[in-house]
Amino acid sequence: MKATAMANANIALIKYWGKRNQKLILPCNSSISMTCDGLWTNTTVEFAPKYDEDTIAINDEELKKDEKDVQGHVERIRKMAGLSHKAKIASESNFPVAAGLASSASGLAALTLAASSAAGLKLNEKELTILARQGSGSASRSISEGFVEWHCGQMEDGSDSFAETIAKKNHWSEFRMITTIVTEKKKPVSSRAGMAQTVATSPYYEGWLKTIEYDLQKMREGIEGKDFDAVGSVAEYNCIKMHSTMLTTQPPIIYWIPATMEIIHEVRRLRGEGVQCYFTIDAGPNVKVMCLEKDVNIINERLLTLDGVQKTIICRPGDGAKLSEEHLF
Ligand code: 2P0
Repeated sequence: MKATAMANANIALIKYWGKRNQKLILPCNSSISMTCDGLWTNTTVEFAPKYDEDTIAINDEELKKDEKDVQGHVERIRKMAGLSHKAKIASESNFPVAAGLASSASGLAALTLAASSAAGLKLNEKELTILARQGSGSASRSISEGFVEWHCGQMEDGSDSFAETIAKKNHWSEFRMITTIVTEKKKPVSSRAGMAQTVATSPYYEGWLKTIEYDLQKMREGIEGKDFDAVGSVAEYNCIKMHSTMLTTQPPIIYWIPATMEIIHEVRRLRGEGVQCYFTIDAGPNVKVMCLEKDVNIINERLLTLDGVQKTIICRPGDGAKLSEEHLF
């Protein structure tokens, strides 16, 4: 009853921000992302009678109390499988946790696949996305390959709120996401708390929701037609709109630091010079820069000259979650 899974992080092009049901993690709006090949989490889960309690170690550190309730997710899977054994869980990632780099997406997606396999559940991809969603919303998108849409759904029970690939990774293998790391510090407000506060207090939240359908449609068309400027500009504006709802909560949530602004301006300067690139930012200070393979070196070099940029990770469209034979223990 042991299994190991790898899942990549994903970066949203059309963002998920706000829930209609907190318990089942049902979003107010659909979102579209790219699963990123360079940002991975590996997780091994073993259920066995020899364990007296669940233990969870992330990058060799014992997890105590966790905002995402990883323990609750393991319990959910154990119940589904009708198991009583406790679990040992070990997980490792190649990028900073909780700095707005979608670590919970890859983490909960890898945990979902590893734990459900270890527990003997045979779930198809759609069922896995629904299960991962209940651990962390964005994790639903990390189950699937390439460009992925997570449907917000209408049903109260969440059965139509699942993710699926809308374009496979090879459809647009020239697409690149340069992740800049400006700080590895944990963010001041978790995305879970931040989005709840936004729905409750931002006067602009309704305005955000009104523009989503248009953005989704433009994004689907842009990806299908591989229209980089359409995809980049819609994604960038969508990100700015999401951050506008965060800035106008009470109290305001400001994830950006000076290095964030430095990168935003550099991207706009590069565009002024005729280089195709756009930015997107999640619930944290790190900026992701979208570009095509042909421009990745020039953009990456320029980003690395900025004072606030510590390092960059270049990602292309990646695989969905996969089982592996290389157990961590
Ligand atoms: C996204 N983010 O679409 C958006 C953009 C952050 C900004 O999904 O409460 O960690 O576990 O469902 O998935 C981060 O939120 O939140 C997120 P929960 P999650 O990628």
